[in-house]
Amino acid sequence: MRTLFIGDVHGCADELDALLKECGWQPGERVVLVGDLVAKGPDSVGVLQRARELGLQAVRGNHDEHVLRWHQGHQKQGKKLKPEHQQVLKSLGPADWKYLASLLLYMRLPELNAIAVHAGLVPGVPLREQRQEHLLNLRSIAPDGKPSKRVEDGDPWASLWPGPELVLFGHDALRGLQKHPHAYGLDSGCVYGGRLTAYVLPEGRFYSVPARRAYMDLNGP
Ligand SMILES: [Mn+2]
Repeated sequence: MRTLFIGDVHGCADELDALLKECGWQPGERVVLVGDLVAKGPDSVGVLQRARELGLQAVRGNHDEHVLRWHQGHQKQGKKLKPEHQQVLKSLGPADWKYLASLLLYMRLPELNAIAVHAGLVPGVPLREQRQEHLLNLRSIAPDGKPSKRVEDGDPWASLWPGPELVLFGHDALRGLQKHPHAYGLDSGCVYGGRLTAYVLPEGRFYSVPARRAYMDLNGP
């Protein structure tokens, strides 16, 4: 049976449908979304509806976490919610929140020698000791070894990941599709008008579909 790992969907429900079709996905085949299912795109509710109805698995992304914290009332005092998150907050129903709250920060798939995580893992730190802020936000390792969420601070963490597990991750649309020896970055910027990408095991093949349009500007407003 195949497992499909899919990059940041960000509410792009039409593209998710198209990608499952492009992969020749059959009900019963495992799908693991690598986080950021919601926000920025046009149809977060549709993505969560598909995830529940089709039995898709997922790990938690920073945007998923962010809207969950607001929904649960744990937001930081004085912080203002961005429109793209406000929109998610007012449109999700109880079953959607339950699904989001059930998502883990990472998934180990020993039978595939693979790990799914939204942002990244700090090389050299055991999986169980990885910090939540890194699992959800990591992008780079600075020259002094310090983990950072910024692209410009150093090398992609995935280029330093030694394996042996293959890590499938998202969260880095700026760098786009990344193929390192033991880590593949699947965020090819669908919501910014790029592509939605899947990596499929055990066949070891990438599939992707184009975004219908750019729903947001990658460089921000
Ligand atoms: Mn993210």
